[in-house]
Amino acid sequence: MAPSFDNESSLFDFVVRDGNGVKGIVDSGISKVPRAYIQPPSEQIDKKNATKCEIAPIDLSRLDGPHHDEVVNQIVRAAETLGFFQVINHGVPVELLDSLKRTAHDFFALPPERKAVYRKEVSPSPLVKYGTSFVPEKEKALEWKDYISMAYTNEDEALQHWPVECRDDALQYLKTSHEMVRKLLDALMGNLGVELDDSKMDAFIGKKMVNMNFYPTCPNPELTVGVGRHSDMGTLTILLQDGIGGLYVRVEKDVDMEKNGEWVEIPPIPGAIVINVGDMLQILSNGRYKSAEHRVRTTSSKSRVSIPIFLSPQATQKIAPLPQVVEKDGVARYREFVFSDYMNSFFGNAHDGKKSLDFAKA
Ligand SMILES: O=C(O)CCC(=O)C(=O)O
Repeated sequence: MAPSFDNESSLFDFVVRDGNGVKGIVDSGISKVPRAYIQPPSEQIDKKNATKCEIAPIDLSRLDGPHHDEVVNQIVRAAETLGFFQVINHGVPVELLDSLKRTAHDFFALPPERKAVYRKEVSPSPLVKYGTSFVPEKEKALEWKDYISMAYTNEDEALQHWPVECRDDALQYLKTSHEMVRKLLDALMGNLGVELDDSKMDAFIGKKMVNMNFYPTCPNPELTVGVGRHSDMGTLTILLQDGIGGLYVRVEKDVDMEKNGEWVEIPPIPGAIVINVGDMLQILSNGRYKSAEHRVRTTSSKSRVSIPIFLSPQATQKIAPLPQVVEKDGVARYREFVFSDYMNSFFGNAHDGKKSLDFAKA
């Protein structure tokens, strides 16, 4: 029998504890969203007011050749302003991108009990977590999203523990994007006067996690959010979105760009990958690169999937603004900390824009 979705504790049990997710609510045939998903008016997204980000995607194949410096400048400028950009000719096969989107749909179409085995409390492996919303225990209004999260340690463990339905595509995505990530970091670090070697790669992006997000259709998209305003915790995020749209980024007030203070939509571009700067890159660069505040709207017509790779330092890594930048700037804008403490603070709070960075303020 379908529970009463307006009773908060039976909704929580059904969606979170029993692992039915938001998809379970939708599949039960609701005609309006349960109260627990209604966002305060200040967080609701008015689709009509948003404009599209019209910046052309960056062609990474042009890095190899006479246009190298021009492309590096495009990457640097994007990281210094919006903190979001799209890339094409990135080296990740487009057929794999299509397959990943199908795989994500197929995974979330599994019966609830097949997904619920990966809930945090019961998952057979600490590497895999199936969940819903962001931190449901902390949120005043829940997010309209289910996800599966797969942490990477090595290939053998991934093959052994990641859900068999997603692991091959997710692993290929991670592997084939590695060279692109290296080129992007090379450009971004080179501009700061930092030479990127293997030990720095490990320090900046030693921890890798592939997520698959599922945003079911929503009967009242104007009242809900798929993901609330937040910046990503790590160094860089590699994001594959499908063709539905609904990813918005806030242009910071003080950057040299049009539409300051406004939300702009990152439009889906077939074959492109979205890149965004996370909090760690903002801190390492002493604030030059901007971790981008973003959010996702829901739609009533089709369910949306997105597949991010979150690249961050290892939990034990010490983080502080890079000395090369502090020397030039004459001041360190962030203090030194251990990354696990940042993670605990990030996951200990509901999404709230770029407040996560307050933890590291000098
Ligand atoms: O679905 C998207 O486009 C963005 C997802 C996101 O922001 C996240 O998973 O943190």
